[in-house]
Amino acid sequence: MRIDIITLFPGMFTGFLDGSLLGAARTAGLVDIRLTDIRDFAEGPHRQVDDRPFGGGPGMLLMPGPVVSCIEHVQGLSQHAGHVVLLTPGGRRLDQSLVEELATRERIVLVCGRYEGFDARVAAAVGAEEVSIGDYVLSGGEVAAMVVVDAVARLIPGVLGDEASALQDSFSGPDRLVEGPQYTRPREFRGLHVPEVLLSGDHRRIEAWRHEQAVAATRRRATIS
Ligand code: 6GU
Repeated sequence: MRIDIITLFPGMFTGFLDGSLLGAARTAGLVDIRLTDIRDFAEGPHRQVDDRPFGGGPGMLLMPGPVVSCIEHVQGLSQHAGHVVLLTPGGRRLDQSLVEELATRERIVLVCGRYEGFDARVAAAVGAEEVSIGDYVLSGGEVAAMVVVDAVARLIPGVLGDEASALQDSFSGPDRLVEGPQYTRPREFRGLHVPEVLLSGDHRRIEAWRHEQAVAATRRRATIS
């Protein structure tokens, strides 16, 4: 899979992309991730990328010219133009279904917003999908893009050591349940004991218990959020 990231702050991604899981996946050639700086597509002596909104209001918007030129340049670098995603708080809320959808694509182009956001014509001009990672405001789309890359990359075959573990994760599988509690050694910690069923060796009982716990945890979560 190829992932392009378009941003005014490529330096924010270096530690993240070289980190353990992603770094290894990139080295193994499982995912090809490239960064492109919007500033390189700005014109004029000041290389301006932002301007005030028409109609007034606070803050600055990313100008459509440099962003669209940058996206089109990046799309032209490979045979496959890719699915363009603008990261913006007003977009479609990211969940595991959307992550799975994005992971099936051969190529995605993630565009990070800054300031008060994108000029509305950017999405129209390039046929982009707008995505948000939740109902709160970040200072830019970079952290959101890292969230998308992390969640998508771990679904690429071979990226996780154990393929079964992605299927067991919270929000995966047909019921979209969150995982219930899990335990490792020791059997007793500060007077708290591992549930007896998990030590029983009875796999059917363990499976039934885990499912019951996952349903309860999912219900609990629905009532608090
Ligand atoms: Cl994608 N961008 C920004 N700036 N804030 C956000 C977001 C994205 N998703 C949630 N909040």
